[in-house]
Amino acid sequence: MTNQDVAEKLREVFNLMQLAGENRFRAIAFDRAAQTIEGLNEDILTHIDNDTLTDIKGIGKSIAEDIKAFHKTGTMPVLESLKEKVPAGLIEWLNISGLGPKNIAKIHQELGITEIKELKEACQSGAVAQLPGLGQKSAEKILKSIEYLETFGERARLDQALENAEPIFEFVKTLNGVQKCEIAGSLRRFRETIGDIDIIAAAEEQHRDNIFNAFTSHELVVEILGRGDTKSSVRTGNGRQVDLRIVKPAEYPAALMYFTGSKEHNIVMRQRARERGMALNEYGLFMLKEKETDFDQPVETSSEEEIYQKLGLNFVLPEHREDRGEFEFYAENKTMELVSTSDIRGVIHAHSTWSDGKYSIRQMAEACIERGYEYLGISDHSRTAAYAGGLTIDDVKQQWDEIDDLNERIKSSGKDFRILKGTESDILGDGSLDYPDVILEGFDFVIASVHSGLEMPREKMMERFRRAIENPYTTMIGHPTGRLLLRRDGSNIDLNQIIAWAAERGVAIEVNASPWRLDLDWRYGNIAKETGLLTSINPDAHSIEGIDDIRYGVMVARKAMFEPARVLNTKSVIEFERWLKGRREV
Ligand code: DGT
Ligand code: CA
Ligand code: CA
Ligand code: ZN
Repeated sequence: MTNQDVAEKLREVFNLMQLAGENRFRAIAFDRAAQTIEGLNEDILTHIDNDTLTDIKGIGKSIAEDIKAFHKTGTMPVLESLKEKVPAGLIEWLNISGLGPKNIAKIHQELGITEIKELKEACQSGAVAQLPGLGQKSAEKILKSIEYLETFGERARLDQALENAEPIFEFVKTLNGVQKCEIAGSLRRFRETIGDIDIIAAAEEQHRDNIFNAFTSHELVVEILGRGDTKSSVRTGNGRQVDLRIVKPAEYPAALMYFTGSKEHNIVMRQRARERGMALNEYGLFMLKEKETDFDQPVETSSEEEIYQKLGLNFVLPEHREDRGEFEFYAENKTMELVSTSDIRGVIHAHSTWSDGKYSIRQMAEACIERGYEYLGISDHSRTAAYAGGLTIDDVKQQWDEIDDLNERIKSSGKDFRILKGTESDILGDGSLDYPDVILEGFDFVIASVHSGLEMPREKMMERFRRAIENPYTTMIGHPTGRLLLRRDGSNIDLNQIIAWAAERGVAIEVNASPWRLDLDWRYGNIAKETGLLTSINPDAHSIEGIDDIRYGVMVARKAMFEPARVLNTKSVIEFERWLKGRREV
């Protein structure tokens, strides 16, 4: 149980109390307590052990009891009774942008509805508009938000978010008065899914109005959600919310750091500041005076880097700000060896018209050459994947002839490029691969992936993976969990164990770079490094455009803290082939 866990539980109480329409002050006390505990220097467990919870400012007897109960039982009586009072459907309303707990409680009490569907109808029928304090405009706004939620969901994939964020960011950067500008939030941290897009700009006050005017009239904007002095929110055509914050140039480094997050990273940073007699917030770094932030004593910092330095750290790359080991690392080290797009020399895992790809092998190869890659590893589906045009043994042999022929032609044209013979073999229900050994042996590489029976029980899945990894012809495992982001959960597997098996046998696990998958997930970066797992950043390209998904895979690999040497397709074609041969000989 961490301080953060406690704070989150207390916030949950705060939200539910508001939904239940309970006394406002009682509710706020929980929010305050949550804030305090987030910013606490000591471990909350020490206070529990010493029975000193009530010594913490803002924690009274009753909340202290709630925390102790949470420690003991994993929940709080107050939370349980709230959950009984507040209908489950109502909690989902919190996801509707522009609708706060107060109005949720009001609508629920007045109209007696609990489901989003009912709320939608109540907005359409005019029932919401008639409620005191709401009105026609609010009802329309809520309705629009619900419609967006239904169409686009709460979160977007990385590629969808970038599609909006990049043009708007490039546009804001050029506006008159904008001195500095950066995409912040989860997108700057390369998360695999994005809630809203956060952009931070530094500008003097007199430019704010013009910048916001330009921002809200950008061609991608379909609706203005809100406009204040320092923040303006809009919605784009594909349902994304974009927040632009304009801060004073002096506040920019701290604001950028704060709004980049993650929340968990920020909490540790604030603690580090306190331990050093300072206070860090979104406005800057300040000295502490009698334990309070002394806004008259700012600590001069002109960049994020300087803030990190003042707190005993080297610059933490935004993609590492998750409180998952970055503090230990950057306290000691200045830089990390990290894979980047320019390190990628070959394209592994690509489909052609032989199975379910859109282009011929020749067209795919030409696209790779155009992009400066040195090799293309074709890996069409195997015979059991009939739905995806999997190749029969006969097809495989013909495809090999075609690849030999193409390689001949490339060579005689004087180009330095190779096409490698691969397959994406299904891992069958019993863990065997989809071709006999004599065929498997003829491939340069074999990607073993699960495409059917993804919902098998955990034990059976693990047995499939174990056998696939033990197969001497398996070069790497494809998209290990089989998840489709925001669509379908991954298989029930113990990925830590699979990583350990793969690392031991020298089998790689790909980072599938398709923005739908991003599988291996970056959260397994630590265990991958511990075990010495190898990987490969694979676009799983079904078209020429798909090759460029490598970009997203590199983002995830950087987030996982992978260095080039861990990534097989940073090797030259000669090195890669040597590595493949070396594996076969063991
Ligand atoms: P998202 O939008 O759900 O994909 O994730 P983020 O990380 O972009 O979150 P967002 O947009 O709510 O807020 C942007 C950053 O602002 C977040 O990463 C950290 C900071 N922040 C927002 N609210 C809080 C808070 O209550 N406490 C702390 N410590 N930081 C916060
Ligand atoms: Ca965000
Ligand atoms: Ca935001
Ligand atoms: Zn696949």
